[in-house]
Amino acid sequence: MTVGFMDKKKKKKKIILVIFILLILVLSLFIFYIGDTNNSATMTHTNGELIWPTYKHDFSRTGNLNLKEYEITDGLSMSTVSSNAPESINQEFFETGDNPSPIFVDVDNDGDDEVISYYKNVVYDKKAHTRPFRDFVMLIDYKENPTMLEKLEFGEVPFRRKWIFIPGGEVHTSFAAGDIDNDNDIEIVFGSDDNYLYALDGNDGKLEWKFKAEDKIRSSPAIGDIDSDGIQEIVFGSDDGYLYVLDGTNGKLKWKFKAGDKIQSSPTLFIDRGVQVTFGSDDKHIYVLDGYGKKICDFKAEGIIKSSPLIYNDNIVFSDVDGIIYYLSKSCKLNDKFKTGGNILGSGTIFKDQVIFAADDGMLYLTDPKGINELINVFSPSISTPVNIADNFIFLSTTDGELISVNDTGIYTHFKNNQSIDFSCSPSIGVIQKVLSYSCFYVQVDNYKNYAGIFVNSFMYLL
Ligand SMILES: [Ca+2]
Ligand SMILES: [Ca+2]
Ligand SMILES: [Ca+2]
Ligand SMILES: [Ca+2]
Repeated sequence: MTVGFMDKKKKKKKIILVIFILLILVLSLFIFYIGDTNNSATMTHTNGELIWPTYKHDFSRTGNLNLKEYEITDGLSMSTVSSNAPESINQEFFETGDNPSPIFVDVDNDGDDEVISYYKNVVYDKKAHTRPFRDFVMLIDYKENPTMLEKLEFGEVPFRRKWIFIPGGEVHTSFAAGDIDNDNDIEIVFGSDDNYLYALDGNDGKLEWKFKAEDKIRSSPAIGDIDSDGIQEIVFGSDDGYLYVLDGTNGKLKWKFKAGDKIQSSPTLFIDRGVQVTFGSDDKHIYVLDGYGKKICDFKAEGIIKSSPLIYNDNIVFSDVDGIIYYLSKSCKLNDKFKTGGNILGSGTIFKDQVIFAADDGMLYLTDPKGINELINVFSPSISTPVNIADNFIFLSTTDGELISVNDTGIYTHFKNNQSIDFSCSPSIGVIQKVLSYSCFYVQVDNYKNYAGIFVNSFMYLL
């Protein structure tokens, strides 16, 4: 191989790179700039609504993403930015359960979201009979030219890992982010199977504080000033049956509330004469508490409740795992209930002024307080929460290993993992390089070709 040949090759590479950059620039001009989405770093009060960037992105902890008005004239097109998964697995290391949804949050205020995700190590060293590294929580950010080392860690992808944190147990909750201690930096909070609720500094991943419950934490934390004292509280449930409320500045217990069984349902905060907290439990009840721990009401459903209640037109809307959808008043009176044809593990999402649920019978159920209005067959079971993007389409993960979008014109596949690996996370949405991006966590339980990891992909909307 001569030097001249190498030079030519380099030149060619350069030209391709320049064309690529120009293409990106031109595309960027056309891409709708989302601007001020709900992905603000701290919980804010806007129009009486509280917003904080959990994976569900809004006050009522649903998959609604309120973008500014835009229109799609070219259908939905998507370009893959990256994909990331380890190569091998040993099934014995898995515990089953919900897998965390990543979160998009701009921790360094540079206008691009970073992605915080769990990384489940499924790589098994057959000789040493050990896993070469522990599971960790990580923050990754976009980088055009990763170093060789970063490439090796992440595959051929333009992302780098900025920090990792190693919790003492598996993580099955999703992440919440916000300035919980009023120091103008963003903290990341999540629960673990080691019974701890962790609060990390978003910039460097260092532990700020941790709090120990009596059992696993599988209920994703909510952040909000629920008692109007100017301090953010962290609200979450545990398998020990308690709903915990912690002081965000130091992780000290403010109060706790005992339910009759595990609380794996993620609490929802809403405003109704002060901030109130609603959540479900394995004891089949939905609870509504005030911000000081006093029970306002409860309601007994037919099945256990794992999902997060949704507040919609003065209704508390939820499903039990048996697929019965309930509409309650805020004082826990049953307005209506109806049975779907499948099991529902995810939460409801408001879509075009209806509440939509995804079920494991391959159907989307569009409901209002009067019943089921419409069924959409997406031909793929789902056990997660659908995301409403600008009332324009529903974005959904499926147990066939696909991320799909559904709108009036049809069903589109945006991402499919190689081996039809279960998606049990709900897709999360953010903005990287002014492009709407999404991420999910996935695992497969199979002895040989298994994966556990995350990816970050981008939609492209052409105006
Ligand atoms: Ca950033
Ligand atoms: Ca802070
Ligand atoms: Ca801090
Ligand atoms: Ca408070």
